[in-house]
Amino acid sequence: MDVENIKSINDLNEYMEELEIIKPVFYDAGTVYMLDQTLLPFKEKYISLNSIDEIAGAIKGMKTRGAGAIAASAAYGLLQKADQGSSYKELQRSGEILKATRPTASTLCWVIDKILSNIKEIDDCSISEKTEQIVVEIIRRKIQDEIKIAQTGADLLRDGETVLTHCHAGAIAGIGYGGVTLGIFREVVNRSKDIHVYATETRPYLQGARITTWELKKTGIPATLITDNMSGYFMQKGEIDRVIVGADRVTANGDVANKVGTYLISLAAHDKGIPVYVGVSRAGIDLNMESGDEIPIEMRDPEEVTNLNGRRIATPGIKAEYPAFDITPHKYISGFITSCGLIEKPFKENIKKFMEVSK
Ligand code: RUB
Repeated sequence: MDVENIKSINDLNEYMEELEIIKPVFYDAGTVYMLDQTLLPFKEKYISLNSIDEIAGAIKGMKTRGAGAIAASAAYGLLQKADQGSSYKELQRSGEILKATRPTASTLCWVIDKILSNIKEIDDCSISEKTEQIVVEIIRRKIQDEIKIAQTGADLLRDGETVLTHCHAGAIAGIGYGGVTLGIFREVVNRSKDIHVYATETRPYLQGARITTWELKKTGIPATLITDNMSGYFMQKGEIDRVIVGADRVTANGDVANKVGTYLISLAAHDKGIPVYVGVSRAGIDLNMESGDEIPIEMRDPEEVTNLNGRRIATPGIKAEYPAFDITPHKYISGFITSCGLIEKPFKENIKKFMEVSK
């Protein structure tokens, strides 16, 4: 099926099957199906969700994660709510519940606001039809963007490079083609270029050890797993040519919120003159915020630091903290990999231009 001909959820599901998308989430006959990422890499199981509270709970509980996948789950949640005969006001309330689940990623808010603004003036009896239209359009566009980001990144990478990535910004953090980083590696391999990926394990939630490595193996990309604190060692040894990460929010000046630890990696990379690139979709850029100081950082339960797999590993009674993201200042970023090519410095002007041309 041609991507331009996707008009309904059924078309979309059919297209995703054809493209061999690794679906993080999809919607079928009134039910939202979500790949339970907490079970990876050992079990690939979809859970069925039938209400906004169930979807919000699953997002908070990290059953799905990654800016794109969270936003897609929210979009399908609103569609399910609309299909259940809800009014605009009820959908607005659902939007607020979903927005509160993970505050750092800008795509979540963007998607919810986009859906609500499109159905605001619509008769309650046509809300379900219109919501399907807009949700399908958002997801269709997201797949196209992931493919284009993969191409932009693959044009940039030279044959034989070793790339370090942190956390997981691949297919199941996005909408399934490859997200904003692993799609690039997939495209590099498709072009028969050599690549080797170093994946950090990403404490405390281990997205790298559990999910990035699972997806890299599934898509046939050569990789090595390291712990977070080994990044500097491999950079000093001259074994890393480039860093590529995703982003939960990029501000107007080019500051980046991404998984906590990205800032430290960027400092070591800067010291060794290793370029740091950030894959980002249009919805990940927030022009309403001037700099990273304005980005709300999600603070998660300290138990996620003191416990591993449900077992306490830290000294009983010790205080722990878990900011889920940190801010990498734009001075440490070499460029942004987008659906319309690379964004290079000066970021303020060029990010603005990208937002205009990519509309
Ligand atoms: C995920 C994370 C990812 C971005 C990229 O954090 O930091 O790098 O979300 O997302 P978490 P995308 O696992 O806490 O959600 O690929 O959608 O742009």
